[in-house]
Amino acid sequence: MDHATQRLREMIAQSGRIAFLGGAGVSTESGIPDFRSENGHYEAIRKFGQLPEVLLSRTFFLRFPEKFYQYYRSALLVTDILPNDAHKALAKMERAGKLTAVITQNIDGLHQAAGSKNVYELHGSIYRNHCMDCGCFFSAKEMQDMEGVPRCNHCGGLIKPDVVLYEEGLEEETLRAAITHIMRADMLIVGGTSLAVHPAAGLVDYYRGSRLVLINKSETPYDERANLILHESIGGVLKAVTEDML
Ligand code: CNA
Repeated sequence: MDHATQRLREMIAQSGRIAFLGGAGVSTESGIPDFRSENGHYEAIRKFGQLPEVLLSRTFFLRFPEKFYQYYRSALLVTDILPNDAHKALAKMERAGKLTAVITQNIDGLHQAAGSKNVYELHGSIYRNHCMDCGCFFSAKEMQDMEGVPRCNHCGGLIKPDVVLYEEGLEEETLRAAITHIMRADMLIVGGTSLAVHPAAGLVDYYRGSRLVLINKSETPYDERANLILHESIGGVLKAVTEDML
């Protein structure tokens, strides 16, 4: 185990209320591309002619639902994937009584699939979908089974995934709970996120302690603030530091 990983292990041993804040990089090892890495969704430009930020905006969704759904289905409505070592290690840390909350920008449900119980989905989930007119609920499977633009089978209304699109605000209750966990945390692990999307990135500012750890392959605007930085694979690092937890 290298020096930084050993240091992370010690910091975890000294902490009892750890919060984790993560993003798309947590799921790349499960096979879902992130937005900003080389192989990430900048492919969106090649295939769909627009940045993910445009394709996933509320304006685009309402004006061009067909194109929105083509992109959304190909890039994000993915259910046949499994949690990786990062998701599993975080679930282990929660079971061991070390981790109080997973706060994620991901919408893929993989933390819950790995067994994490206290998960705050800042940007919603592909597993919840509602008709914009009558409010009827639809599962991810039902969304996958519908062709073209998904329409409500009760009233014909447009169905919208409960994911926070660009131009939309975050759900207040989720945001408040996430802030509370971070403020009370004696350690904050941030990983697999470029910390470029606000307000999620700004949550780091609510942590006041001296155990701020960043695990991210590339640099982030918060690197200078961190007490420990690992520019490595998050799955590998978290697996190594939780090896002796049950
Ligand atoms: P991002 O901006 O794409 O950044 C991801 C970061 O993770 C990059 O800085 C990478 O260097 C880093 N990274 C990638 N793989 C690894 C790895 N294995 N180990 C360590 N670091 C890694 O993603 P953010 O989450 O910061 O951006 C915010 C958007 C992307 C959020 O709104 C997400 O909802 C959205 N998104 C979610 C998913 C998903 O649910 N799985 C997938 C793609 C995008």
